[in-house]
Amino acid sequence: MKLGVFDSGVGGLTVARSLQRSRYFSELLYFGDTARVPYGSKDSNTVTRYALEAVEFFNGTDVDALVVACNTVSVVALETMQKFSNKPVYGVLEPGVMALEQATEVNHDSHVLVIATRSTIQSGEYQRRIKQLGFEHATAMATPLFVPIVEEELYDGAILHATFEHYFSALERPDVVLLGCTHFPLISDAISEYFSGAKTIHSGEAMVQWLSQHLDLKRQFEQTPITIHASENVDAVRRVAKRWQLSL
Ligand code: DGN
Repeated sequence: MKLGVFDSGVGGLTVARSLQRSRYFSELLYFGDTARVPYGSKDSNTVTRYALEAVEFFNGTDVDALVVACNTVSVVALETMQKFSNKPVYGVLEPGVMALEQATEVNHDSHVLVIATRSTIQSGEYQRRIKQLGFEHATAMATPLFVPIVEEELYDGAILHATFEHYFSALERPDVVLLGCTHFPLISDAISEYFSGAKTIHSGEAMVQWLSQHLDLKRQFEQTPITIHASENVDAVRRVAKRWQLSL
């Protein structure tokens, strides 16, 4: 199975990396809309318009299905994309919430913290689904500063820790943190450490788990080559992919 992966920029490479390492897929085709990132602060009509342009791009390719790595797009535009795409389109929300439900260390009394961009949190979609599953104790927080911090590769150190304090100092310790933004897996160890070993849920791994449970997939590929496209500066995206240890 050849998968397309769409993101607003480089962040979705964290999802592509999980897909690549899973050995379930023959090939990946990545498209990052680097010319117009970030989507997290744009209104839903604009994000939907951009997402439909990505659908048009992938409709003209031979991918068998499309993964929307970006949480903001998954929240705002998934249904519209599914309507206009000529292949199945999967967003990261459902897999993330399913991974939360299936995590062995988590139960319905656990304190769940969801962190994401402002538009993802404002949509209330994660909160609605988590509540529907029966979790009573959930906190949702927009933490947009983590996006540029990750892009600057500050995965640890004073700036990251000052930002943790800025967002989290008044918060009761969560048992599990749902990382509702493509960039956050790169600081998941630091987040877990800040919260004394809280479990973190990563969209990329959740997507692999979800796809393997919903489609008849076998771990059969020695390698999963990835082709990278971007609306601007594709070389910069390739450099990030190398630094984030995708195999190019
Ligand atoms: N990819 C976006 C997300 O997962 O919500 C984060 C980057 C952005 O567009 N702000």
